[in-house]
Amino acid sequence: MQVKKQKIVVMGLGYIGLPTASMLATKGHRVLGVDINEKAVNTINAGNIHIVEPDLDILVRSAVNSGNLKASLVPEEADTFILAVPTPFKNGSTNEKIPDISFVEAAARTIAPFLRPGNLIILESTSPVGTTERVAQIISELRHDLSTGSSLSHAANQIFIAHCPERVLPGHIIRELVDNDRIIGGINRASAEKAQELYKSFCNANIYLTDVKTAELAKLTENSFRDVNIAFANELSLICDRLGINVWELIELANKHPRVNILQPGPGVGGHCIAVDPWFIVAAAPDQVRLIRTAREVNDNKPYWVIEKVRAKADRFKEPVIGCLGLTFKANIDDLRESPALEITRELIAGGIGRVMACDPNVNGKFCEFQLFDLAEVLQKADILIVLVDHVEFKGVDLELIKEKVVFDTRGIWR
Ligand code: SAJ
Repeated sequence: MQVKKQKIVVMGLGYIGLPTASMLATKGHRVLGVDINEKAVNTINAGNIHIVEPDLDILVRSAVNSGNLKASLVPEEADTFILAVPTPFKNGSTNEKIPDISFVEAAARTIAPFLRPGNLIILESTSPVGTTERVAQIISELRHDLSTGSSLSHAANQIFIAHCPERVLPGHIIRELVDNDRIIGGINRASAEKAQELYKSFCNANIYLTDVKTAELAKLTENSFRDVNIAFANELSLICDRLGINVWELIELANKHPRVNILQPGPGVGGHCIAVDPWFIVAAAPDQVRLIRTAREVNDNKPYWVIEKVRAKADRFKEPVIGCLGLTFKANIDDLRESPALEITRELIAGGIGRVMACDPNVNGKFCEFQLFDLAEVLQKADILIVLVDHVEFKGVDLELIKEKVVFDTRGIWR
């Protein structure tokens, strides 16, 4: 289907904004990507990337070379504005995890002067329920000449607003941008339909339309579902350890049941999404949310359980050498954000219970806070080997070489 070519401003050129901006540009839209990071803006304008994601370099280079993608520190007038900025926790003195939507609010304020009647604003950031309505409120406060209401009674000066939460898996972003079904919530039906029209230019899957709050909660629900299910697997791993049962075999066998599909235990849950988004649901209805909160706690406690197990193993040695295999938050990526593997390694070093040799073939040693060692050297020198990430390089290790070592495999790759 032929989709009308637009001028699009994408606010935020991170893991979601940059792939989306370059994808739209390669489909013939004229895209201006906006970021506060001047270095990122210059890097992108030179056809390069400042983040690591398979095939993103090729996509960005082709988008920039086509002349359709430019990066800038400031927005300009456009047909559509996509907000893809972070939604972290508030930096408070309490331990309560309260969502911080100030980046979304700031982006809304920044684009407000550039809006014209008929424009579409799409919020892509994973957001607490009510955030899209907050964007509408900010625009209406700053632009009395425009209507952001849910009714289309002032159609001539209407701004259309929708939430289309990103759903792509780091490591597979480019493929999933095209292949994943999308949910679009509009402040009114016309907003959802306008956003759908745009996403059809690159998304080959189904696009489902709903209201903004349902779309916001749907995204949070998806990540909470995964978190709760990983917590189930992590809890099983503690039970199995206590009872002397191999948790990997147990899960494999239980999953032979046609309606059972247990996920995999690990050293904890990392990344900037699954360990964060469930708290947005907790914050929205604290007195109702028990299971989702408990799951978060189970997953957050897992790294400390791992550290205690390592400590107990290290006690058997006079001067133990501990090899920590993997630092990233999951396999075969270079992303260290909220990584339990990184946290465990950091704590083991700080705890001074032995000499820690960290190894991660995906992490550039220049940017790492610890000294990194080659896999072969770690396999040779360590008394205790801890598998923290199931990178493909570790899966290929010849188990004959390490049969004399104490092994603690949190990912079940060497069983
Ligand atoms: N993990 C386990 N056991 C498992 C699966 C994952 O311990 O069986 C751990 C991983 O090692 C990692 C963490 O969970 O530390 C999260 O990894 P992930 O691959 O489950 O998810 P993310 O954070 O990379 O991406 C998720 C995806 N959400 C869902 O699958 C529901 C992705 O589709 C979202 O777009 C993304 O969050 C996001 O940006 O919200």
